[in-house]
Amino acid sequence: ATGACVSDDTNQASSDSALSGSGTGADCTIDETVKIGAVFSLTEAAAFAGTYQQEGLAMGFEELNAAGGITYEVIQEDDKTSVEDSVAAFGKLIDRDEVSAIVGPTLSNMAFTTYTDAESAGVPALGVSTTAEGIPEMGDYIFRASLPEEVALAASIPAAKEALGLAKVAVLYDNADEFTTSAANTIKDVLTDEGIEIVAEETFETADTDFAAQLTSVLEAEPDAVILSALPGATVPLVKQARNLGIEAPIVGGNAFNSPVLVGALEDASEGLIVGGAWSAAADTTGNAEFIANYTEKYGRAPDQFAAQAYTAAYLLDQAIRADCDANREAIKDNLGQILEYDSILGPISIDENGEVTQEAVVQIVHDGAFTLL
Ligand code: 1QQ
Repeated sequence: ATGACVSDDTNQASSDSALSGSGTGADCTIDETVKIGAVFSLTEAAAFAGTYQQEGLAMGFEELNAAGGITYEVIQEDDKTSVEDSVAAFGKLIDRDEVSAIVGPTLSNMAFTTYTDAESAGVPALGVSTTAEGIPEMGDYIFRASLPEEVALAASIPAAKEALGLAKVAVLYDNADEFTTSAANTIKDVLTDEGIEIVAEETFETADTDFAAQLTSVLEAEPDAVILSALPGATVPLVKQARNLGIEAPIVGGNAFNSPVLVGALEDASEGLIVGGAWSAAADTTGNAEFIANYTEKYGRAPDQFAAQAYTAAYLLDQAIRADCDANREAIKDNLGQILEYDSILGPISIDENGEVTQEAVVQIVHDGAFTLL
């Protein structure tokens, strides 16, 4: 059936004039302010990441504004960790604010819905923490500068195997969230590749608080490690309950665990946590030490991975805009997919025409409440 097909190309950012400037690269000058939308989870369950993302992105664009030639305005929205609010935020940024591009959302769970709207409106969307399988494949306007969880786990599980001599593990995952479910599939694939046996497999849901039944099965299976795919909200009670029940096996996780908020909330139970992720404070990447110092001074707390990825996104968007000195949606879409080996605080990073990022994973272990490279 063909319904009413409304083509909305009245938006300023998609027309071809107002936001193109003169020059290219460092010489690019665009007269009109370039509006960038940002949708992060600033409140509720994913605020552990969203608040850092807001700060990192803002700092990146402030630095770029100071550098001159282009003036950016970030229009920040809070999706309150809800799919419904995320859809509303994307709608507002696309239709009312007429932004050139959108950074976010925080969770893959929202991206699977909101990115269909960005794609059909022709608005480039750049994820900075959307790590589930299948995100860039959602369309031509969908990009990510967020290390896929597949890549993180393909690094963290073999590193844990080597460090701990794993032969048999338990897999626990949240089967109500798109990211954690997608990661669980990857975990099982990586375990098969590594010849590690799964002796227990248990599921729970995002808002669960009592894991006694699942953890009793894990205890009985006597695994060498627990591979856990969960958001911090469930991770904190789950890991504490595991330790209280007498499960001493090390715990291995992915992207959601690369968070000082999680480590702080776990207190002593964070010891030995093994985490695969996109960034480490200890990494000697270009500009990292300066980024950490400036961020800490500006916000009164050290940055985390989510801040680092959002900060990097500001520079990637700026690169894409400066390539043709054009901040219209079409130009950003074309140029974001051609970012080659940008030397970032995350290390060398590139984005291909399919919207997928290439970068190295870092594997860390928590000792005395702090991340150290494994
Ligand atoms: C995703 C994630 C989350 C853990 C980001 C906070 O990686 O939803 O894809």
